[in-house]
Amino acid sequence: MKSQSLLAAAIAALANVKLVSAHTFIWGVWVNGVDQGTNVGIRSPAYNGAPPRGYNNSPVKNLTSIDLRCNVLGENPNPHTIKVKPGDNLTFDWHHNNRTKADDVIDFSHHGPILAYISPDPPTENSFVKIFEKGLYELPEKEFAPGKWAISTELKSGFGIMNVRVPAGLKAGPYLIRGELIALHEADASFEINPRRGAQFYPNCVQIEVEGDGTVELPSGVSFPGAYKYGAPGIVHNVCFHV
Ligand SMILES: *[C@@H]1O[C@H](CO)[C@@H](O)[C@H](O)[C@H]1NC(C)=O
Ligand SMILES: *[C@@H]1O[C@H](CO)[C@@H](O)[C@H](O)[C@H]1NC(C)=O
Ligand SMILES: *[C@@H]1O[C@H](CO)[C@@H](O)[C@H](O)[C@H]1NC(C)=O
Ligand SMILES: [Cu+2]
Repeated sequence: MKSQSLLAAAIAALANVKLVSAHTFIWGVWVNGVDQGTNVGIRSPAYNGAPPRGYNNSPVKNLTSIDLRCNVLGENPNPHTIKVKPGDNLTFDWHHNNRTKADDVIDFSHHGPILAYISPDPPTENSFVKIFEKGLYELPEKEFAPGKWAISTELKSGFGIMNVRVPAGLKAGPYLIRGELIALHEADASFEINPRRGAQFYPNCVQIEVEGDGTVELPSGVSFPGAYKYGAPGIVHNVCFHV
């Protein structure tokens, strides 16, 4: 009996692992609607351990780790850099298993905002400037419901599509655009206090080369790691409203 219940617990734990592995990263980028190719110019996350226990689509939860910048081994450049012009429309294609419309993008439990930052490449102190953010856009109708969040409704139902614009007039040169999802479904507790919980970050960096004769320099921004603090509102957040 004892060993049977242990086995049941082990199976339940495995089932859990499978569930929480429904995670995500950027598989492709369109520039003004033109697909640049799968994995092209994207610093796709490395595996965080040997499979099957390691994944390349796991969240980052350690806010002081370099992984928070461009994900696991995100300092390693991709051999390709995507050429763009100021004002171009970049479309990121977030997926879980494969780059198809049948893909589930991310587990439905993952409520939270989507964001994008831009930095000169390589980044320096406070060089990441936020250029896009969408979070909770509709309050829940009933108690203990999450409402409508950009990840769980818009991004997921939109087949993983996220649009950002290269800032108008931006000075030519190499930049990184750091797309990010922040899943808050376990963020009622801080990772610092309970490492089994905490906000889940999905950063992913895209290498672009801005062309043209733009003159706009980026203002001072934030650093990754550094920008986010464990106890800060929005990093600790209970997505289930008490109305
Ligand atoms: C950006 O490109 C995407 C994909 O082609 C398109 O769906 C979207 O409408 C475009 N956005 C703008 C503001 O042009
Ligand atoms: C978080 O990352 C920092 C820097 O790499 C490391 O020193 C620390 O041990 C990590 N903390 C946890 C809980 O893994
Ligand atoms: C892609 O992944 C989804 C699950 O996310 C699966 O249902 C679908 O069959 C997969 N398609 C292909 C072509 O592998
Ligand atoms: Cu998760």
